[in-house]
Amino acid sequence: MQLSRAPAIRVVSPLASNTVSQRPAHGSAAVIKEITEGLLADAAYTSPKFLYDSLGSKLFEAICELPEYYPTRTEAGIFAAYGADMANAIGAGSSLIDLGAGNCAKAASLFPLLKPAQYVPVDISRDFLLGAVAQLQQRFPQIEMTALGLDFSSGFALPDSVRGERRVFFYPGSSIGNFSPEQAVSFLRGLRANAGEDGGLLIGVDLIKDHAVLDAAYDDALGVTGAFNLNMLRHLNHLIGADFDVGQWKHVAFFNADRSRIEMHLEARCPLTVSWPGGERDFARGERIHTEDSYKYTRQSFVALLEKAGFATSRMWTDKDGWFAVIHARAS
Ligand code: AVJ
Repeated sequence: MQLSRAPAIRVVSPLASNTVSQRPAHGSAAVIKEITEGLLADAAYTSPKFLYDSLGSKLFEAICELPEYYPTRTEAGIFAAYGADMANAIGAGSSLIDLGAGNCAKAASLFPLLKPAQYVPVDISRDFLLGAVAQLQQRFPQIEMTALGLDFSSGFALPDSVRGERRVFFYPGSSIGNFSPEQAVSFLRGLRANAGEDGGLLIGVDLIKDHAVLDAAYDDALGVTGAFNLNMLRHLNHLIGADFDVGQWKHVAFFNADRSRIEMHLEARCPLTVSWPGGERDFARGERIHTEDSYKYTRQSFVALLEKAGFATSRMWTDKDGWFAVIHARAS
């Protein structure tokens, strides 16, 4: 047998001479630039927003059902127990602006108590919102609804269709934890500016607790959070046309007590190179990409943050273990 013989038919790709990956990039120029900058930084990082492609969103829903992931069910318990109390503090007739609304279910469950005059769900995926809002409008015909498809994480101005009076921002789920404390203050300042003098904020915050509980919530036994984190690599392959091989990476998550945050990373299992049109990077074995931070607060430290941002806190509700807090803050 002649092993070195060339095959009879050779298919030559017109791009075969190019050494970098030939996968098409599906992200916008801005997204490609943002991801490339992070991947080429000395300590590589990516924004947690890239965790959420359609599989990523499903994996996050699955995380919310895990026994180790306490935030979702703890917060739901607080809403169920104290929803009427919250409605009392906020008052009927508000314009409820739901940040990261998704399927709008959390806000909708509060409608009968909160009785808002207007509901404004905001989410990056406007198409997803429109379907959810159409259904909600049927169930609550008396509430005026207007969906906004925008990425509010880097600041935003509300269109004229949003009423100016009694604006109440709804930001549940402890998503504020994805911002550093400094970023959170400037984000909250933006909400305060948009809320006007008679507005407010209803926000969910995850609290510091036993480190083993925190670690397990982000590194569960089934490996769902690992799948969620690793799935970002598939999403990046799609967005920038990279050639990440998921099997070469592993999920790492832990509570960093000095910085009061959960950190998620993806760690290279072996020396490897990642290429995409326009760039490439070598990773040593053990080198990481920092994919998410999830800051944890004490009640006091979060109230201080709200005050720095110009809010006056009015009420706080927590579960019996003090694991999670829902806070109503007034603009003044
Ligand atoms: C959606 C940002 C609130 O930080 O707990 C869950 C995301 N990451 N497991 C969180 C997440 C890993 C989640 N937030």
